[in-house]
Amino acid sequence: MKGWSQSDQLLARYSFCNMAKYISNREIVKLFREIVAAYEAKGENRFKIIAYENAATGVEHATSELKDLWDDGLLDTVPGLGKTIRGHLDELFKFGKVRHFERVKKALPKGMFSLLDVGGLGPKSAYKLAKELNLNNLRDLQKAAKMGKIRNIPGFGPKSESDILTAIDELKGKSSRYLLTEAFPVAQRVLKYLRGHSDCERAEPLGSLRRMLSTVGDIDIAVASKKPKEIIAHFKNFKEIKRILDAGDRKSSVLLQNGMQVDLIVQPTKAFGALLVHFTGSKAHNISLREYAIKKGMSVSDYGIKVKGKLKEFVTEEDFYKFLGLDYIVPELREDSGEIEAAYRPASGKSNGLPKVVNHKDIRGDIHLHSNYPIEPSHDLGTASFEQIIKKAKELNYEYIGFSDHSPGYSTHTNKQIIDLILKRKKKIEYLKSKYRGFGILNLLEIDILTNAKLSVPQEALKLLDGAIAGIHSSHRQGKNMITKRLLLAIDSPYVKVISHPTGRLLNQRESYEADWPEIFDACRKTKTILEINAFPTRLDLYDTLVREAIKKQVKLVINTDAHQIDHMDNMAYGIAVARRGWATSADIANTLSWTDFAKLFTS
Ligand code: DGT
Ligand code: CA
Ligand code: CA
Repeated sequence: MKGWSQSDQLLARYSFCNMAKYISNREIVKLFREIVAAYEAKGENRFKIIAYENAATGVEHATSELKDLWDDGLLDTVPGLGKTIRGHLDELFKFGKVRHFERVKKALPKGMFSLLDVGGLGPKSAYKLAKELNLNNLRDLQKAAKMGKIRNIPGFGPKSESDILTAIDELKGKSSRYLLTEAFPVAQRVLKYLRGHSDCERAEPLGSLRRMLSTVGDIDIAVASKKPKEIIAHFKNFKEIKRILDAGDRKSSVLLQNGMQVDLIVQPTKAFGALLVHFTGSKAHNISLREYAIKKGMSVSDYGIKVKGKLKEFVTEEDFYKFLGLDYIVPELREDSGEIEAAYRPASGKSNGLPKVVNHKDIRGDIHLHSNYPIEPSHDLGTASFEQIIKKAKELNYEYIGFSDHSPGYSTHTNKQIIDLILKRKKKIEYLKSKYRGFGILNLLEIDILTNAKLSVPQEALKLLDGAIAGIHSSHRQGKNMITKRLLLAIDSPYVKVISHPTGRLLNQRESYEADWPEIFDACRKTKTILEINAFPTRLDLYDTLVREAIKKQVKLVINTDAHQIDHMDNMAYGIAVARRGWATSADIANTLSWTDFAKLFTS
């Protein structure tokens, strides 16, 4: 490592090995945000600041741990990380620290960085307070505010002092990012409320929510109206608001009682297209779009596209992209991962080809469904009966379903008991198959891939099924080799047709385990094993970037809800969003097939 003396290197490596500290994405984001703050406090070059802001956003949205990607030499697949920053990460993973970062931070009061989480407190204010009042942490800040010391610092007053106290209280009860499924219904309520105003011509979600990211930082909303002030005034009366953070002529930010932030922006319909593009993002997409436009002599903004100093406005996003010579890019693809190149339409009129991503209406069935059938399972039983599930599936216009209860408890049953239970369940399902002719029913089970890579059900029992869905439900922290081995052995079984929730992650709780994905994809293709996109709110895996890799390797996918109760079956849309974000077309998704063709996958 350049700039390190040999003894430094040895020492760092030694202490790093000894500590064996795993540096998580969360820590990296924090580190980058500290560098942004340090640069801002010092009044550094704007471009440097933007580079670290983009890097922090990129890591925040990454679906794998960067350390794992780094181990596999895949760091350059994370959007937003430039070469210099990747070099710093290299140093961080090798030595546990980055000399450049230490230098940047050293010149500033140490305490300022812990103050940055306080809403409304920017780097310059944090710097000033930490320095003037000699603050080391949040508790010092709270104490200083309570003692009335902050109002005496130039630039602060009694109002900012009480705002700081409120913000510290809010910080204590706040989670960092929300599940898409938590934010989505809240956004729907805000949209409905805004659409109820007579001056609202259109109201749409923006940002990560519109791009259907699995987790979102806040809720962003756009309104098209000729009367922005009236819309802002109306917005401020939304009954779920706890506090108004900011309200201008065309923008407002509020905090809801549930802790979520909502940002609203208003613009006249005639320029609504540009607004939607700009604030849907992602930031990385916007940056690339801007660079692309500059090459064509155009400049894009949230108001429109300027050519030779003249502003052209757009009602729709379609027209905005068209003016740039691009095909329409659906929000889910706007992550700066090749979508602009793919949308480019050369003079010949033929596009390089954005995929025609899968739609909700293409889905014809759901085969990961847990019923309340008393199979004495290893994990949780569902709450609905077979018949209730069939009824709901018909309401959803499905042509087929699969019953995939967990297998009988492995440690609590003998093989004979397991076989008997599965036999009994089979009889019941056979009866339903004959009762509901014309509607496809599969007799499946979700079986465990045990810690020792064996399956939780003996072969004699597997033979009684139409197929098995296998998943890892224990020992997620085994090393990469063992996890890969477990998955490969399951994939190799002729009875295993689907691998459920393939990465094992639980959003906001547990990151994905490490596995050799290229090898797993190869094995799936060879054995025709299908990988699941699990639509359950905390799972949403196989996740988008891996979906894209899997498709490149011609692996087939199935989108399932993993429902344990009837209303979970409505979560399909979230799984479809993951597929779309992974550039999947209906040809990549098995459950877009007709029942006749789908059933063949389980009889071959
Ligand atoms: P989040 O909220 O962390 O889940 O992610 P986003 O993508 O919703 O980010 P947010 O809420 O900060 O901003 C919404 C969109 O607005 C973002 O995707 C792109 C656009 N935007 C915001 N700030 C900037 C900026 O400084 N530069 C550019 N080019 N676009 C921005
Ligand atoms: Ca947002
Ligand atoms: Ca926002």
